[in-house]
Amino acid sequence: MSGESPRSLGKGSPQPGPVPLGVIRLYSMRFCPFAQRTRLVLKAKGIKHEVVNINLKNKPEWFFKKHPLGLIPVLENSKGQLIHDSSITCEYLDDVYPGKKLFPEDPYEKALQKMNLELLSKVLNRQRTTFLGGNSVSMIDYLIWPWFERLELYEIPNCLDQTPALKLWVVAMRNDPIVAALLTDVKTFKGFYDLYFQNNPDAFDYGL
Ligand SMILES: N[C@@H](CCC(=O)N[C@@H](CS)C(=O)NCC(=O)O)C(=O)O
Repeated sequence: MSGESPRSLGKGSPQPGPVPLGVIRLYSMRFCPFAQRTRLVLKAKGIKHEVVNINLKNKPEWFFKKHPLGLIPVLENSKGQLIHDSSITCEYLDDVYPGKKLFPEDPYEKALQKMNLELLSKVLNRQRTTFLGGNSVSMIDYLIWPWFERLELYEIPNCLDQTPALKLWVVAMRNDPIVAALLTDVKTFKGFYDLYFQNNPDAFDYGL
C-alpha cells in the first residue's frame, strides 16, 4: 500500500492525479465490508496498490466520475479504467494479476463458487471442508468473511453454536494471515458506527 494518509477525502478535496504505472488504486472506506473484500484480495495476491478513502457522508464532487452512484469500492488502473462492485473488482484482480489464483482455474469449479456465493445460507450448512471452497482459503472465503468479522459487533455471541463447522471456519479465517492483517477491533467498529448513525462525517476517520 502507498504511504498516503488514510484520512478520507470529502467535498472540495482535489481529485487525485492519474494512477502511476504498475500500481492500482482503490477508492475505499475503512469500515466498509464490500471494500474489505477488495482489500483482502489485493493483499492475498500481493498487488501493489494505493488506497484513497472517501467520506461517504460528504462525497467529493469528482468521485461521481469514478462511480455514477458514488459507491465504493472502485478500482482505477493506470489506463484510467474503472471497475466497480466488490465481487467484480475481486474477479478482475484475480484475472489480471499473477500469483495465487483465488478462484479455481476450472470453469465449472469457478461457477460453483459463484453459485454458492449466491446461495450463501445453503453453502454454510453444506460445508464439509475447513474453508468454503476446499481445504485452503479461496475467493469465496474472502468474499463472505467481512460480515462474519462483524458478528461480535452485533452482540449475538452464541449464534454459531448450532453450526460447529461454521464456527471452526471462523477460527480458521481469523488465523489466516491476510484476514488477520486486515482485522478491525470491535471497539473501533463501535466508535465508527456511533458517529456514522449520528450522521457525523468524522465517522470515516474514526481512530486516526
Ligand atoms: N453492491 C455493491 C455495494 C457497495 C456499497 O453499498 N458500498 C457502500 C459502503 S459499505 C457505499 O458506497 N455507500 C455509499 C452510499 O450509499 O451513498 C458492492 O458489492 O460493491
